[in-house]
Amino acid sequence: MLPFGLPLTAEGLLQLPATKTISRRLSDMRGYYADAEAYAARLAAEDSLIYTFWETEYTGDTRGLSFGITEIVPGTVGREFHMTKGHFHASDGDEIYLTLKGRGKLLLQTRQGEARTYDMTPGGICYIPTGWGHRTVNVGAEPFIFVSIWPPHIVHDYESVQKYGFPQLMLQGDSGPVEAPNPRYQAG
Ligand code: PAN
Ligand code: ZN
Repeated sequence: MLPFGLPLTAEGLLQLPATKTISRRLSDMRGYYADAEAYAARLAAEDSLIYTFWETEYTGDTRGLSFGITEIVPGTVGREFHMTKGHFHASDGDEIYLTLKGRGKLLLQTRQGEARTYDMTPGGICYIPTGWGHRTVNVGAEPFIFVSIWPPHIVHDYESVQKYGFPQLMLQGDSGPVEAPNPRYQAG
């Protein structure tokens, strides 16, 4: 890897030299939202974009760092806010999230069922230790954008989150986001 510096643009976005761009649409999120009826109704109307993830993977042969930017489009499926799929790191490896723009929440869970939720606001940092499954949620009316930094060669485990979700759901309440228990959740 060669050194590089990236400007923060007027829109609050870093211009990443991305090696991979992943877009998740509603159709990619089947089974992830609690309200299956609302999901089906929205999908029948339009296969909307939920989030995009630009990843710059470290390709060198020393320890290095990989990093990326995620942008979650504002909106809800039923009452549940747009969110990432979420995953555990199957191998050892911690991660840092730095919020650039918008208003989000970070949902964390251990495999034993412990859950935590943190606010993500511009300039704020969250530290995700190994062993904590993580998902981000856009709880604002604008795009929610954050940087993530992690050690390379991590294996991302999506399977258990896909099956059982997180212990907590992040829902649109009358005066802002409210957390509710996820009836489908099982520790495992
Ligand atoms: C993040 C996530 C990114 C997309 O960079 O990969 O926000 O979320 P999903 O991977 O859950 O679809 C990260 O945690 N990397 O390890
Ligand atoms: Zn991760």
